[in-house]
Amino acid sequence: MTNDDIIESLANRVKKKDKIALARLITIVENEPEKASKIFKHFENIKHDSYIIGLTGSPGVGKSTLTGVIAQKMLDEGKTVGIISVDPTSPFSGGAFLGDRVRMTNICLHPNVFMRSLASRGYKGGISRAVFDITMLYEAFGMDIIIIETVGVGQAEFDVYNLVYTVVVILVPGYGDVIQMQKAGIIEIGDIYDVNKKDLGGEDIAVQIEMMLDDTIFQSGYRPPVVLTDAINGEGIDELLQSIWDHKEHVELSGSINEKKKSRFSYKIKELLFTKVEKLIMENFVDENEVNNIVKHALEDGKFNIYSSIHKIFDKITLEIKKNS
Ligand SMILES: Nc1nc2c(ncn2[C@@H]2O[C@H](COP(=O)(O)OP(=O)(O)OP(=O)(O)O)[C@@H](O)[C@H]2O)c(=O)[nH]1
Ligand SMILES: [Mg+2]
Repeated sequence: MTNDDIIESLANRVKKKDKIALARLITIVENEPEKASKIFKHFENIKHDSYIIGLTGSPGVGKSTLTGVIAQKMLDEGKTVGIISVDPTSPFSGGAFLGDRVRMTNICLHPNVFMRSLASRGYKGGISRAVFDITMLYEAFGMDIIIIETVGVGQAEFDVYNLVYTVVVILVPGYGDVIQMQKAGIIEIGDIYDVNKKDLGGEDIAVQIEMMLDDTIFQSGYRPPVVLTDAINGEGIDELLQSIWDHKEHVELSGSINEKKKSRFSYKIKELLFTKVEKLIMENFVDENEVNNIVKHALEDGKFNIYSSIHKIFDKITLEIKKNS
């Protein structure tokens, strides 16, 4: 079988809800992102949409544990769930996978769930691209719900917010966390705030978030709720799940889901085009020797001339592109 035949046969199996084929296609888009167009062409007539939820928070706040318990509840409701865990610490996705599997042992063998962990460091093709492609594969598979777990501090993980419809920001007792998240710009993006580990306290932090929300004007009329959970003992989980469904209903009824879908795709299309255009220009119009010359010039004759040198190259590129078009 040729590579194309293998992809076609895997795609056909995915359409028949074969999880092994899904796992193999995910591995292909992860490792060989250039094959994405070959893969997705087999799903062009599928119209299925999944509802995409993001769980974000500092390392160790309980994202994986919460993902496990809420996914279990969704499975109990008869839904199919695809999970993506972005692990910033592990340099190997294998390690991340095992770590998260331990926390999600209760669900990972369920026939209606599929989970994938990605190590965010050193990812070929970029983590946000891999996450986007996996969400697309989950949608092709027919998942009702997709949960993306991410630490959300680096730019790469931050991009994940453009892909989800409901963002759950998770915090834990202790003020440091709110300040850290405020600095990272994460705190403002929540559709739901969950203070996890409520067995260790958490009332104080919930009050702090409520005060922050009091200072915010919500144009849409939707004010993010603050929920307290203990993921280990399953406390507050029903409230958390209910607030997720409430937000889903809000974005669907208000029509803002369409805006979110639009930005999910326009963001992705621009990113992909940008990557391709950058490659095309760097390969065809930028001469490595010329760049080396600017560097040499800067070191020998002074660094302040780099801008005029770059301008000269840029003008040349613009001219060549115009000539070719
Ligand atoms: N006391 C208490 N511990 C919890 C709770 N939820 C999770 N934990 C524990 O917190 C630790 C971290 O949980 P994880 O679910 O791995 O947290 P995470 O946010 O996914 O961590 P990273 O993926 O490494 O960022 C584990 O030891 C959990 O057992 C909770 O509600 N209460
Ligand atoms: Mg985790």
